[in-house]
Formats: sequence, structure tokens, C-alpha cells
Amino acid sequence: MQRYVAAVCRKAGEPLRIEEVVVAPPEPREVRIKIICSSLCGSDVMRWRMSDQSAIFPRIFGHEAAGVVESLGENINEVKEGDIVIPTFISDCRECEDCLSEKSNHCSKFPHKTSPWMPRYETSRFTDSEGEPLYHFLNVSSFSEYTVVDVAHITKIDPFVPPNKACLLSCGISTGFGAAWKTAKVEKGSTVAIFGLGAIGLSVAQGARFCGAARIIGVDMNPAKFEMGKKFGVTDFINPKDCANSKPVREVIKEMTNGGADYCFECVGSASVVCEAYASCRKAWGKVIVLGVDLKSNVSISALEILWSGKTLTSSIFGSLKAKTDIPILLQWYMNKELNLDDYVTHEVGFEDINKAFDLLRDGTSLRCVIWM
Ligand code: CXF
Ligand code: ZN
Repeated sequence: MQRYVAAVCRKAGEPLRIEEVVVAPPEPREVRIKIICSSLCGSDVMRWRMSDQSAIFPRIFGHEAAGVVESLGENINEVKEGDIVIPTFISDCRECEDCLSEKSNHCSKFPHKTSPWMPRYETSRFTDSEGEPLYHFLNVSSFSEYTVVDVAHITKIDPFVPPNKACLLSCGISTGFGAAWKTAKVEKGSTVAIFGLGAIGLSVAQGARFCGAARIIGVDMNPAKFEMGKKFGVTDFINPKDCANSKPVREVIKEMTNGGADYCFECVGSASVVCEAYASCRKAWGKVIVLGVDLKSNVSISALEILWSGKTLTSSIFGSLKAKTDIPILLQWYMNKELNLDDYVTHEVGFEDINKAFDLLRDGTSLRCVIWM
């Protein structure tokens, strides 16, 4: 068995520890990947922080990454050794009813669940130096020199794309861009409000600009987000702190959009923000798209309001994108300079400094910090 190093989380909220681990060979339909780099997403931080009964440790986090195929399990012809791939938390099996339908990216062969195992066999490929199993995260676990990923969760990419940009499309940037482009199908000339201007919200802005939105209103507590937002298409900015004593955010948005935005995106992960987004969108055709996750909250909107408003409330998982089809399209747009990925990478660190990446995302300093192996 070969030993590699990985950043292991042993306890909620504690710094990750670089440890020697054993990474087992891939089982049939699995691929072992040498990770080139990863970027840190909010879901890694959220799960790292979580200490309730659903918290499962010791665990290897990381789910936005680029890597090289090192070895193959049996029965794989989609990729070969040496291919550059990016893993995704979402599956694209290309066989099930959902993967074959234009209308879905919710694979029913490997449905999304926050499982600590490999999706096909419900077992782990990682053990620590004592021989104890280590848990997986979101089907990827990229904070490791090597990881094993199911072939349904990898996308082969053009090897000429810089890996520190390609890795961004594993999760957050695809989710935001796709939410405007594929989930909402934002129309030319429409009005958009985005609640939360982290990497996902800024990607919604970029997707909305790409679709030709006329007005893209960013809502965020941090005033510095407006300057950053302009790079991605944000045209107007609301700071809820400035509204607190005068008008609620919903009223400001209604005034700016003549009755409510056509599309409202919730990118914070807060039930109260979902309600604010619902209240801020146009009656009859307004759409609210929920992208953020607060795993414990419930949203409360009155039944009468739902009945009379005619608005649509929906969600977007991975921006309604099909990983194997749409990631190569987005990367081609990046290579053609039609998609901005460069401005998300605000920081880069070596693997030994992985805990710095957590600090930078937690305090809002970074959009994306790339961690090089
Ligand atoms: C999230 C999306 C919501 C479910 C958990 C995973 N994606 C990645 O950060
Ligand atoms: Zn993510």
C-alpha cells in the first residue's frame, strides 16, 4: 500500500492536520487521481465547523479540484491514465432517467446525499497510519495528494486550461453561473437581484450579464463587495445595513425595478434571506432561486402570499448543469476570454498552509483561495 499525505480533520473546527494516509486502489468504475490543486468552497468550511450529530470525523474535505488520472479500476473507457480531470460533488452517470433528460441534473443512480463514503460501494478508500478508516466528503475529498473518485463524478478537461482556474468549475462558480444561465434562464433586458456577493453570488452576476440582464442588483453587508461585483456585472448595490432604519431591502428593490426584480437569487444560506428574496421579486412572473444552504433552517411564507403572488420559488443544484457536458463548454468560454475565472482567485497557498485558506474564506478576505499540492 502506498502512503501519501492528506489534510485530515479530526474534530469540528480544529485546524486540519497533514498526515500520512493510505489511499487504496480504485474499485471497478472508480479512478485514482493525483490532485494538482484544490480551491476552498463554503461547504467545506460549513461542514468543518459543524459539531452536531451529523458531523462525521475524521474526514478529508475538499471538493473543488483539478487532477491527473493515476490509475483506473476495471471497466472504464471514459478516461485513461494521464488525463486531466475535474471531480464534481454531483454525479453525471449518463445512464439514468434524469441524466438522459434535458430537464434534470439530479442523477438518480447516485442521488445527492451528504454521505461519508464512496457512492457506488458505501466504503472508504482512505485509512490513517493506525489502519483506521477516514471518511470521504461530497464524493471528492481532494485535500489529499491522491484521492479516489467514481467515474460518474469526474469530467475530462482540456489539459491546456490552467488547473488553478479549471478547479473553480468543480462547484461554486459553475453553480452560480449555471443558476442564472440554465436554472433561471435569465432573459435579455430583465432585472436581477442577488443576495450575497461571495463567489457564488458573483457568478450569478456573471451568468446574468452573459444572458443580457439590464440591471443586476447586488445585496451584501460588506460595502467592498460592490467594487468586486462590478467586475462580474453588478450594476447596483444595496447594503442592508444602510436600509435598516429607513426602508427594508424589499422596498428598495421594488422601487428600483418598478414592482420587483424578475429574478432573485439567494446566495447566503439563510431562511430569512429566502423570505426577503421572495418579497423582492415581481408578482406573477418573479422567480426566486435558492442556492445557499443552511442545513437546519425552515422557510416560512404564508400560504395566502403563495396563492396570490403567482411567484415561483425553486432551487439550483450545481446551476442545473450536467457536469460532463457543461464544464467543457464553460472552460472553452474561459479560454476564449468570454468567461472570467481569473478574478475569483484572490489567494493561493501551498498545501502546508491549507489552514490559512480556511481563515481567509471565513473572514471574507478571499473569494477563492487555491491550494497547490
Ligand atoms: C453543495 C450544494 C448543496 C448541497 C451540499 C453541497 N454544493 C457544494 O458546495
Ligand atoms: Zn462547493
